Formats: sequence, structure tokens, C-alpha cells
Amino acid sequence: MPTKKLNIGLMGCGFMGRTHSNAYNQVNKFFNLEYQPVLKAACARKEDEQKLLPFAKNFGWESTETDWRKMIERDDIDVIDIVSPNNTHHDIALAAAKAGKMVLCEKPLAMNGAEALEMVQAVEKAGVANMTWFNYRRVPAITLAKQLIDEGRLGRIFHYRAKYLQDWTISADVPQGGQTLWRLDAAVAGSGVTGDLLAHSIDTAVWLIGGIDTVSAMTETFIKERALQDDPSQRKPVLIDDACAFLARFKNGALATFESTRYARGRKNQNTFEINGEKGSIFFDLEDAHQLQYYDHGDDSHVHGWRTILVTDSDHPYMKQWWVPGCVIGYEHTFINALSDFLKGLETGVPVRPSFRDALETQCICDAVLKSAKTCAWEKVNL
Ligand code: SOE
Repeated sequence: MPTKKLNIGLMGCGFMGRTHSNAYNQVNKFFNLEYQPVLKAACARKEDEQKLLPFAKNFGWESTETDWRKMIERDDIDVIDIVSPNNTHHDIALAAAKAGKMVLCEKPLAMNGAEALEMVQAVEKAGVANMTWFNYRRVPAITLAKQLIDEGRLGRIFHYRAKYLQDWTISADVPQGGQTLWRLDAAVAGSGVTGDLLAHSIDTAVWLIGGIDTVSAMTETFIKERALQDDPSQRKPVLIDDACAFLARFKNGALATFESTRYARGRKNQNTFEINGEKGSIFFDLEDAHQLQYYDHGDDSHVHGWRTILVTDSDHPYMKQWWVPGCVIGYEHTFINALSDFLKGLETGVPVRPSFRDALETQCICDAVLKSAKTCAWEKVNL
């Protein structure tokens, strides 16, 4: 039974606000942890209050704020959780750390590496617990992939091949900016698919097989101008990358390709990777999230072949907390699993990963990718 209360202040009430609120409500119904999150306050801008109030009521937030600085000043908040657009992360995180709050932040951590570095310095100087919500690490099949690699089952790794494909911006009529389309506005998002989607792929890759040394990238913006969501009579140039592909050399010598786009007709949220090692290979596809494909060269040659592991057994990562074998879990559970790891970290004193420092590495790789797309040259990742 949880014995310690942890008061949460949520900054934002959009898509990620919903996933996190659900996680706070669910976590101790499935994970028996010492800390019980209390949904103390949810905050959004004054102009978004009409959205904030029903959101807060629906998820059970005890109170609301429309000034983020007031939220940080509140003595009854232990954790600031940032789910607002990317251009707000830095200032909120710095102020929260200075006030001695624990800080959780959605990905990407920041607009760029320089901002991310200041955020790392702020939480480390304040000595406060911190985590970046790269939720896909908590897909049980991906955590299992990490386990297989750490067990040495792939041996020396030669290749990493990642794709993250969506198709929701193909129409030229989709506007940019505003409450729901800020991901298309470079001033708010920082970048397009690189920070939004490839950041996920990079975080997973670095976690699974180690750091990236150099990259060579290309980007494209297919629709050059879009109307503004907040004022459809105005049109502005689109400054984000709609698609990005890059080659990478890992520090351990492995070679990689990464590709991401919002123009892959028919692909809604296809996040895949394949890893080829000396002794075996692994393939994962988020559209079949409960499965991991594994090829073991150590099998007897007459039964060589890819096997599909249904990752639902109680000895698979996280699955003991959920249903009986064969019953799958979904997208929302990745956030609950991540939160359980954060709370467990507080309990055990072993800080959770990915920390802000881990997310800084991803941010620096994204910076190198975007730089390379401009210079048309190989760029070194500057950490
Ligand atoms: C973009 O469409 C998006 O919502 C990302 O921002 C999320 O991080 C990703 O997991 C799903 O797609």
C-alpha cells in the first residue's frame, strides 16, 4: 500500500496531458509502490481555460491554475510535470528546479541542445529528481529487446535501421500553429519530424546499442506555406522539416539509417527498428507493439528462422503487473510503466532513466542532424 503522497502539478492539458493524467490515476492500481501521486493542480494559459476546466474535472485534478509561475510558487506541489509545447519546457523547468521541485518533461526535452544543457544544469545543481518521458522505452517488447542485447544474444552489432512514419500533414489544407497544430510551427516546436519523431527513434537506439558519433542528413519541407490555425486568412512559410533521413555511425562502429516523415500515406504511427548482430537480429514495429521478432543464429540450422515472441508473459518486462498471458496492453500503458519506474526510483534512490542528461544527448544528435541537412556534410555530435 502506498504510504507517501506525491503532489503533482501538471503544466498543459493537451494530448500528453491526457496520457500523463491517466498514468497518475492508474499507476498504483497496478504497481504497488510506496509513493501515491496526488493530482493537485493542472495549469494552462488563460486563453485555454475553457479546455482546462473540463480536462481537470474529467481526470480528477483538485485545482487549476492559469499562470505557470503561480503553480511553481505553490508549497503544496512536489513535482512539476511539463506537457506544454516545446518552446515552454526550458523556462518552466529552470524555474521549477530553482524552486526545489522534481521535474518531469515530455520529449523532446527542449528546442535545441543549448536549452537542454541549461535544463540539465538546473536540475543537477538543484539536486532534484528528473525524467524525460520517452515512453517507447516502456513498451514491453522494446524493453525485452534491451534485455536480449544486454544478455549478449546479438553479439557484436553491425546495423541499426529505424523508421518513424506518419501521414497526417499531407493535405495542404492542414493549417499550422495554434492550440493543436503547434507541431507544424518551428517557433513553437523547434523542428519538425526530427525533434518530434526521430527523437523517439534516437532515444531508443542510443539506449539499446550506445552513442552516435557522426551523422549525415537530408530534410525536406514538402508544403512550403500554410494558413495559420488561429487566423486562417493569414498564410506563412512552413519552417519545420516534414521529412528527414540520416545515416549515422555509432561509437561502437555500428552503421545506421534513420528515416522519418509525416508524408507516408497509410502509415499512422509506424515506429520500427531492426538490429543485426553477429549472433542474431531483432525487429520491432509499434503497429504490432506486443510482438518482438527475433532471429537466433545459435538455433540448430534446420530450424533457423525468425520467431515471433508474444510479449505478454509474466516474466516479460512490466507484464506481471498487467493481465494474464496472451492479453495485450496498449499505448497508454507505456506512460504508466514509465511513471512506475520514476516512482520506484524515488523509493530505491536509484535515479530513473532517461534523465534530462540522457535527453540532452538525444537533443545534441537532433542538432547535428539538422545541421548536417543544412551543410550537406557529415557532422559530429557535440555533447
Ligand atoms: C506526433 O504526431 C506524436 O503525437 C508525437 O508527438 C508523439 O511523441 C508520438 O508518440 C505520437 O505522435
